[in-house]
Amino acid sequence: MAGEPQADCLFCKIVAGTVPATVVRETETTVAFRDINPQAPTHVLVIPKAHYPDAASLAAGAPDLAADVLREAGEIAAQEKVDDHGYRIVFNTGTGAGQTVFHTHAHVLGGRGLQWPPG
Ligand code: D5M
Repeated sequence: MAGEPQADCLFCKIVAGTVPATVVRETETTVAFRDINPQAPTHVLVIPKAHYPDAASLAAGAPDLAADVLREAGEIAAQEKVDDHGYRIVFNTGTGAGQTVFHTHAHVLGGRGLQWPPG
């Protein structure tokens, strides 16, 4: 069923606490933790605790939860003090766009100049 934990999902395991992560913020519905392979001085992933494979399925199936993830991305930017200079919220969607973990996650990137287009 949509939103239910998936046994083979890495980020569901982080939510459950069976895989370790450096958690920087948690709410009733979301978890934020540092990316294991940071691409910027600040690189935090914000995920919904419920399992939706990508941002589009999250927005379609649980729009309030999608809003929670976006709100938390902004809170992380403020907590990390990258909001003054500017930061980026990225949802890679699909393998062709570089998505490797199929549990929705917002990358919050900041702390350096960010190029456009991202490549
Ligand atoms: O992003 C998936 C991201 O997840 C990628 O930047 C690495 C990160 N990752 C993978 N495993 C972990 C663990 N265990 N902790 C923290 N971060 C992790 P994508 O957009 O799917 O390519």
